[in-house]
Amino acid sequence: MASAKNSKYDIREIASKFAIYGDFVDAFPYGTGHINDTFCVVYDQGACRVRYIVQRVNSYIFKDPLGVMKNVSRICRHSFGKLKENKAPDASRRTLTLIRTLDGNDWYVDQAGNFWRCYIFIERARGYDVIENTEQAFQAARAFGNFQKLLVDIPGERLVETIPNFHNTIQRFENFQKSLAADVKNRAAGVKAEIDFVLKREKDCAVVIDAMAKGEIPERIAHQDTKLNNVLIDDYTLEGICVIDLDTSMPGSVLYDFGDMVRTSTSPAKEDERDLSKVEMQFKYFEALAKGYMSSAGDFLNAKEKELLPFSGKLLTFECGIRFLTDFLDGDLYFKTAYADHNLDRCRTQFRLVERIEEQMDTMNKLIANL
Ligand code: ADP
Ligand code: GN1
Ligand code: MG
Repeated sequence: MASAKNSKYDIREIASKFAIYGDFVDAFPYGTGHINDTFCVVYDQGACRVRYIVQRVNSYIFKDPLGVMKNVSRICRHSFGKLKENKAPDASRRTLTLIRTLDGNDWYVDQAGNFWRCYIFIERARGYDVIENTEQAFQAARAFGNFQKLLVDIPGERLVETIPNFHNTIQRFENFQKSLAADVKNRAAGVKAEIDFVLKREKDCAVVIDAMAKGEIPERIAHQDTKLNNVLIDDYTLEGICVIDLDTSMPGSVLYDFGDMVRTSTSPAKEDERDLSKVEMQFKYFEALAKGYMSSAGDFLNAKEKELLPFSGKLLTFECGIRFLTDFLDGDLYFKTAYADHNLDRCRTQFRLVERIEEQMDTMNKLIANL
């Protein structure tokens, strides 16, 4: 891995703004997230190596980084308080903990206006880019359900909408059409099949938005980025121990959370897999997700939310495919990419998964109805 000296930021200098004891040892880029700049920072504290996560909030994507940090800070404090109330002995592994700056703030703004934060590193746990077994699916879904439950009584004003209309699929569809019309990189001609795939499914985009507008689905605080690698799984107990990546936790529908779990926790293929024959919606993983999610969220979901759980898997996978395709047409401005067609490869896995979900929708619906 590249050392922090090679990165465009002086991570040692940034880490020194936070109240971390001991001597700086090393810093290097960390993780496989598509959005923020994440670094693992190592300190020596009395001959013990201690790691931290130092992260730059992506302000191209989050136009209101102050709003993001205020949300994150409130969520961390609320979770920690609840864990303490319940006498959890390992509260600092069950929620993100922000390390304060030397002048007592939860974030640091550098001279260029970048927002930085520093978290306790959750050790002996990891996030997975690809699901490996049904227990992980059960645990991840249970953890995200618990996270939603935890936020039901967060005190104070409504959380900031850090990305307005983040999962507004009607608007995602419109944005796709705009990018298609502009075709700034002349890429549309090469992706006719993918474009048709989107146009054929326009109707799906309105289902959740309309149900929310009619009041059939309530607004709740949801995580809204429940990709499998945004929950850390304990290496030993295999429990879904800590939900991370809180930047999009805001008011919305809990269906966005369940849907993205289906997208990221039922297929054995990587998000950018080129061999599409590997992409599959494995029913037993869906079943594990549904059971895990119901075990924590089952008591607060209404009938409409339950009914739409299988559809949400299709919708969020479709939405993510549209987002990758739109970014491909725009010239790769939003998601971090490693090579020229990266967003297109990602889009193709999503659309293949949508087809696999469509084939099994009846069986998925039956399972939920009988749970
Ligand atoms: P992004 O928004 O770019 O996905 P994340 O907040 O998910 O950023 O962080 C990127 C990766 O860093 C995560 O997938 C995870 O592997 C790791 N990570 C983040 N926070 C922690 C933490 N507190 N402890 C251990 N690992 C972490
Ligand atoms: C991004 O931040 P990360 O890598 O966990 C994105 C999600 C997408 C996901 C696709 C803020 O998630 O919405 O579903 O990539 N996050 C944001 O892998 O746009
Ligand atoms: Mg992430």
